[in-house]
Amino acid sequence: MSLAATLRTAVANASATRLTTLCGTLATALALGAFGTLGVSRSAQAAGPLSVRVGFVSPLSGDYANYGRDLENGAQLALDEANAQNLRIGDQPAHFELVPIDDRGDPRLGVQAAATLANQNVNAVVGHFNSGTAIPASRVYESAGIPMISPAATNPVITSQGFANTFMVIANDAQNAGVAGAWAVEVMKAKRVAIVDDRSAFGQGEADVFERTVREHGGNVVAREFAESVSDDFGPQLAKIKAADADLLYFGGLARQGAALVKQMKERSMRAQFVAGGGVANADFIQAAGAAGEGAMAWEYGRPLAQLPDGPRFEQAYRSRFGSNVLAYAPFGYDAAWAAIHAMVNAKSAKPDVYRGALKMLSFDGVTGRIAFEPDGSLKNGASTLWQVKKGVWVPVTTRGG
Ligand code: ABU
Repeated sequence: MSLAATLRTAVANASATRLTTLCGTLATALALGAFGTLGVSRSAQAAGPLSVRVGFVSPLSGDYANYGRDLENGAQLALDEANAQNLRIGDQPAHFELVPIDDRGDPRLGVQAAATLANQNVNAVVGHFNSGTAIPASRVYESAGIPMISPAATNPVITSQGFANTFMVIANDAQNAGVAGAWAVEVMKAKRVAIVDDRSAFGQGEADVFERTVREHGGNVVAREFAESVSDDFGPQLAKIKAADADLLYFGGLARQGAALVKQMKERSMRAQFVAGGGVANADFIQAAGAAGEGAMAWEYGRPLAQLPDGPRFEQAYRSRFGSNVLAYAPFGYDAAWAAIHAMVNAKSAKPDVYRGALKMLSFDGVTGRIAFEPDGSLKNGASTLWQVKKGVWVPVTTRGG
């Protein structure tokens, strides 16, 4: 399918607001013939120092901006280090530049950002944060032939579309929510399980996997509820879950809503153990939940940074460079950017059609662990860690996989 046709399909599949603006932007780009010039511009990079442009797309404003800024910092740190090492790609010194775009976590803006980056002939893309944005955007990168490396969007659909240009350096939600479901039944011995999700591709997707796994292990799901991600009111859902006498509540969604949920559970004196999927075990949850967050549990992708050989160095380098602590997925943003850099160096080329093969064959020790890909682009041997809030701090309980 041509890029123009892919964009039309992606736009059609993205839900409604701002559609008019997006179509106008894409129509202008297509009228200028921008998408027909990809091969020419890339091959024109032959002489002199090689400028390598790595697109970065995530929410940099709005509700999810903290996650996006954290990821952006991780990717920027990788490029800073690569530039400091004076790396060469083939016989040329290389200079790496991050090209950030804010998609606000909105699928339509995500598709628009992907089209913009394709139009700019970036050499690779690190992104997106939201699965609901990464899925339609991945179709644009596929048609443009530009590798997209997801550092945080974890719905397994992203890498199951048969695309040659889609990669993920983080465990997916089949792994993370699957481990959570088995653990809930086999180790926590939950007898009456309730599930709430935020209706996003991410939250609903992990809730579906969790529910299926609980049932496969003989568990009893007594309630399945949802609240759209814009809502922080869980009153109606919690009334049903309390009436069902749940002893464990699994939440598929992000930190702000997770914190609202545990507060409202506490207000209702509910006995259910709160267990979240990815996106919750971070400082934003602790701050928003306050005392109600004590005892909360969450399954996060990967291993604790403190237990990884390069983790403490990364945390210190991040603090020195940005003046704040790692929030969530910065280490994966860093590894995603390094995956692109290593592949280009190994292939002696920054041209996607040349270095894509090296990316598929890559195997290196990133800050999050070994980075190597399955044939579909998903991470080989992804790990998941269960965390619990103890005395106001997330503490690792156990790690599975990896
Ligand atoms: N995986 C964490 C949250 C982001 C997302 O996949 O939508």
